[in-house]
Amino acid sequence: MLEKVKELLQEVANFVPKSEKETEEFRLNFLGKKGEMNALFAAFKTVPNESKKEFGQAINTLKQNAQAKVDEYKGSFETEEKGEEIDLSRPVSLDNLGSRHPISLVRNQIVDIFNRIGFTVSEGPEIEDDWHNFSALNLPEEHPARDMQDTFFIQTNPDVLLRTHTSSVQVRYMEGNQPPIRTLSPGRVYRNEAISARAHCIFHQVEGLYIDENVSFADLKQALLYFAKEMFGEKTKIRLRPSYFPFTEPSAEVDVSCNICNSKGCNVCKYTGYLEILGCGMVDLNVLENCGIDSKKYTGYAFGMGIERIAMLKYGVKDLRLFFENDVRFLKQFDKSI
Ligand code: 2U9
Repeated sequence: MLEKVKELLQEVANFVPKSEKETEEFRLNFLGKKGEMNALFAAFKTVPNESKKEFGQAINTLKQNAQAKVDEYKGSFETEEKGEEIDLSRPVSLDNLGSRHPISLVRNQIVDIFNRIGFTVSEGPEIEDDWHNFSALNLPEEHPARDMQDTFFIQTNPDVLLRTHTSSVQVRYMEGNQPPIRTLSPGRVYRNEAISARAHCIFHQVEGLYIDENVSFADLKQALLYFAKEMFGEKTKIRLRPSYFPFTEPSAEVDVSCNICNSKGCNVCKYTGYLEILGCGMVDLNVLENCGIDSKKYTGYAFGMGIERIAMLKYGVKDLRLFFENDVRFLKQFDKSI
């Protein structure tokens, strides 16, 4: 009997499992209900008294060694075996991936178009001060044009406000950089307006600014024609109408030919053949000087557009509020390739 225990002790000492399964089989074989240990403890009763001490010690050692072996290896194969369950070559499911928001799609497209002619994106704070949102842009206090942009003030401090346009980002850019400057500022802006199908108190703009020696109105027209063709199609024509903005002089509003009716007149273009897409002009000399740029040496052009307006024209969306409601039935109609 003692011989048998010695053989088992040797077996335990030599045992090295190769898997979790082998460890479990070993445990059942030695320590399970029907295992070797229970059989030996049962046999203990039949051992003559004079051998009981030696046999008892031997089976206790055997039990401890078997338990130690199980403790040493149990769980050590876990990660390896779980790893085997994952099929790394299985193709990813592309269902229900969602889609980019149409405003993001159009913003990215505008940024892409102007990137190709050398504009890079600059960003700035949405909470602004009076200087960067108004005064530097030739809108001094009491200027009537300030009323055109109904402003949200934060607390009652007139020097802390939500930016009404991203021109403030470009003021900051000019303060920190000298020409040549070619910068584009996409971003969220705020105006205290009643919400309707055509207006919202939060919307998105892209503004562009180009300053260098000898920048002319012809350069502006060429850049905008290029933009219109890239955005609305090769056949698109543009039309400029004189306008007024405090920060540009001269200023213009820009229309694109209506590609729904080929400029013949329809209810989308209100029978004018054209649709307004943006405002632009040569940067006012006061603005250049306010931002530390020598207006005798440099000139520049600037433009600004509402992303919602461009998206409405591009996708035929009739109500601007749809862009803010995040109704999945509306959103899932746009490009899925994010
Ligand atoms: C600097 C100087 C001048 C940006 C400009 C417009 C004309 C314009 C509107 C279009 C629709 C705003 O979203 S909208 O309501 N913008 O008409 N924006 S010129 O002029 C600048 C910008 C920065 C330093």
